Formats: sequence, C-alpha cells, structure tokens
Amino acid sequence: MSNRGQRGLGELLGVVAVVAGLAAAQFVASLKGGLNNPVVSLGNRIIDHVPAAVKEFAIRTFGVNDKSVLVTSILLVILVFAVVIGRTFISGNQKRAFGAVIALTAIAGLASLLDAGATILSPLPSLVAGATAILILRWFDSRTMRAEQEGNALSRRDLFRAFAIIGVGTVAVAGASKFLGDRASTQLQRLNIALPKPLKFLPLPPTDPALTTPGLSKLFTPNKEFYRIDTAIVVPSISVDTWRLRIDGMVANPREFTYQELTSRPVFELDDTIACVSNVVGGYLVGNARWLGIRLDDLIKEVGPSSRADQVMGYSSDGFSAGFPVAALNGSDAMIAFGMNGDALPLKHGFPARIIVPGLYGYVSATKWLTRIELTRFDQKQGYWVPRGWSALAPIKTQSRIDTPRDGSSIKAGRVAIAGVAWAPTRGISKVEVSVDDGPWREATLGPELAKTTWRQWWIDWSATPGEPSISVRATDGTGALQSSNRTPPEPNGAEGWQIVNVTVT
Ligand SMILES: Nc1nc2c(c(=O)[nH]1)N[C@H]1C(S)=C(S)[C@@H](COP(=O)(O)O)O[C@H]1N2
Ligand SMILES: [Mo]
Repeated sequence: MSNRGQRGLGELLGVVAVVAGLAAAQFVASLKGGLNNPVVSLGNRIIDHVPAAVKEFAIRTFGVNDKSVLVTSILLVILVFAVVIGRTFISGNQKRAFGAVIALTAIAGLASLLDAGATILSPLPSLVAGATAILILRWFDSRTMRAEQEGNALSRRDLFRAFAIIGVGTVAVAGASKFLGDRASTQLQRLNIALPKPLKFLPLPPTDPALTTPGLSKLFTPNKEFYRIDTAIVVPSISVDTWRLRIDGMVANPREFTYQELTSRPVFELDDTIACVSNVVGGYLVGNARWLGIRLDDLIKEVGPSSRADQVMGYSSDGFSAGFPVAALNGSDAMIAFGMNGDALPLKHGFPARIIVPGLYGYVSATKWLTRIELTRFDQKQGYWVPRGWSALAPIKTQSRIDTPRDGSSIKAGRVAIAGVAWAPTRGISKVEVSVDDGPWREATLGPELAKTTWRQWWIDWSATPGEPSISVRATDGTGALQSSNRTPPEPNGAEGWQIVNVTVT
C-alpha cells in the first residue's frame, strides 16, 4: 500500500477505534442512572469554567442550541485526536498512540469525577471508551501481523469488512443505549401522571388577542415554544418513584418528602412570567405560563426555619443551585411547581419539580430538577451563577418588546399593527407607549392583565408611510415607574433600555 494509503488507513482506524469507544461508553452510561458519557463530563467542566462573557456570547450567538454546539465542538476535537492517534499507530509508534488514548481516558475520567453526585463508578464510561479503542487498535495489529506472516498484506476487502463490522456494532450499541436509556421511561411516567386539582381554579384565560393580531406573542407561551436555559447537557431524567425533596440547613426539623407526599398537599395555580437575566432588550428568553404547585412558604414554615437564615437555596440533581431572599416569600405566591400549562412539567423544564418565585430572574430562583432546599445565609452560600459574576439579588426589570413588525423587515405602506408584550413581575404593567422616528409617545392598547406577575400584550395602529422609520417602545410598571432608557448589557443583573426596531416601508 502507498504511504498515502497507509496514512489514510491509519486515520480511518483511529476514528473507528475512538467512535466505537465512545459508543461503548454511552452504552455503559445508559445502564446506570448518574453515569455520564465522557463527552458530557468534559462539556460539564467547560460549562463550569466559562467566564460570564463567553456564556453570554454563546447564548447570544447560538441561543437555545448553545449546548449542541458545545457537544459538537468537543466531538470534533476528539476526532482530530483520533486521526492523529491512528496515524501515529500505523506509522509504528504504537506505544505513543496507546499513551495518547490513555491520556485522553484519564482526562475524561477526571472530568467525570467532578460531575454532580459523582461516585467511584463515574469514570467507568471513560475507562470503557479507552479500553475499547485500545482493543480495536491491538486487534487490528494482530490481524496485520498474521497476514504478514502468511506472506500477504491485509486485502482491502478484509479491511472494509472489518471496519463495516465495527461500524455496524457501534451503531447497534449506540441505538441500544438510547433504547435502554431511562429517558423513554421517564417520559412515559410523566405522561401518566394525573396532576392534582387546585381547590380553586384560576378563571379560564380570556380570548387571546394574539389570535387577531398576527405576530403577537400568545398570552400563554405553549410549553413546546417555551424558552429553555440551563447548564444541563443531558436533560436530567428523574423517576418520581425515587425522587425526594430534602429541606434542611438552618431549620429545626429537616425533612424529606416524596412526590406523592408533596402532590397530595393542597395545590394552587399561578400565572407567572419567568425571564432569563441573559435576555437582551427585545430578546425572547421570557415566557408566560400557568403553573401548578404547592406553596413554598407553608412548606418552609413546617420545618421551622431559623430567624438567622436569610436565603433559600434550591439545588438540582445536576449540581445547579439558585438562592433568593427568605423575604421574597412574604406576600408572594412562590411555589414548588409540578405542572405547567395544564401538563406535568416537561422534562426540559424541570420534571418532576422546580421552584417558581414571581418577580425574580431564573438564575436566582427557578431551580429545575429540584432535589434539595437549604435554608442558609447570603454571607455563607452563593448560588451557581453568583461566583461567576452575576448579582446575588436579581429582581426582574421592566422590559417591553416589539413582536411585530420585526427588526429589519419590509412592510407595505398603510395601516399596520405594531404589537408586542411588556412585563414587570410582580409590579404589573400599567402603560405601554410607542414612538415612531422620535415622534410623540402614543399610548398602546393593553391586553388583559392575568395578574401583576404576568406580561401584558399591547398593540397600536400605525399609518406607515414609505421610508425607513424606527419604532421604539417603553413600558411603565404598576407602581408608575417608567422602564429605564439607559442601555445596559445583561451582566450583572439584567439588561435595561428601550427597544428600537428599524423597518422599511414601501
Ligand atoms: N437545574 C437548573 N435549573 C435552572 C437552571 C439551570 O441551569 N439548572 N437555569 C435557570 C435559569 S438561568 C433560567 S432563566 C430558568 C429557565 O427556565 P426554563 O428553561 O424552564 O425556561 O431556569 C433556571 N433553573
Ligand atoms: Mo437565566
């Protein structure tokens, strides 16, 4: 075989060995809850250490796909290593190639030991990946040697057959892991949950003005369209049979509850708009839902909180945490939510339970996949994002958004509806005003107010004349305070400023 051919063969061999290793690792990871694929563990370590600015950039650039981009990048880097390992191996430097596999295995194994809830078993998928890759390389070596002893080189056909077998095996193993993975069974369990009924249902939502105003956000954001932000590469899949919520810390009687126990308590409904601190002016990291759950203040009262505790910290199964003032419970309908818009919480939104605290950004309050609540002090514990540069206290700022017309769009001259949403939980929205080309501020019509905790839709008629006008919007909250006009980035506690969209009217 030519040198070129030899090198190509090496590269293919490296990729086959490493991909088969990763498939084997995925298989092992799917056998036992809590085990992670090495790629996921590596991604977790990267997410743990990215500076706030990079996270901002990732969310801004890739939006809700930021995690797929991360996983793809890690895979690409691993494939580059695989190619180099294969070349090294085929050129006779077998010790060095094995050394590289072992080094990668060690790095991934260490990364997995830092995963939330890691045990001595956590590096197992990484070890299996490394061992599989080495076995395949050695197997290839022994085949070539045997062929040489018999006086002929491995034929192309033999090679293709061997790689085909490994390839099919890899796909089969990966498929089996997906099937075995507990995701499917958790989904099934979730679909079969009959949520308890509230003592008093909230009124049926009014007719949604979005139905008659094209482009306007719906009053309730459908679960499927609801924004998703979290640090989880793999959505945690938690069975309600084994799930427990522990409440401890500075309390007289720490307790643990089952799903059954908590959902048998009186539940209530809450219409609440949640927002991400990373939402830029005019952004879409905000949504409105009818949540169903139990009162958080009652639950905490029962365990006897110390009067010295000033922070409620929620922890998730995957190591995330978010803390907010004990005082935020006063007079608010903070809840442990099990339901969202009439369904059990979707897996992506925290199944089986999450915290919802009206008026606070998600990163300080809305812990999904909740497993523990700790009563603590701000001067002792910080939630996940706080040491990473975000404020410890983060009430949602008043924001308003133009849904239609979209920035950069072209519209026909004539009567056009300008419409959008504005929110300021828990203060409510009392006024939304629109100005075209720095003209006078005109008051928009406001949609129904479900509660002070929810956004309000707004719309206004406009006679568009040809040109390139810019449209701005500003809201006034329920206390009479005007939304801040001062443009600030999301860091460290939420963006401020009035949105401006530029359109072309023809
Ligand atoms: N377990 C966990 N919960 C979490 C997060 C997270 O990373 N992990 N992110 C928080 C942030 S920053 C936001 S904005 C909200 C988003 O909730 P959603 O994805 O249901 O819209 O969840 C919060 N809860
Ligand atoms: Mo967020």
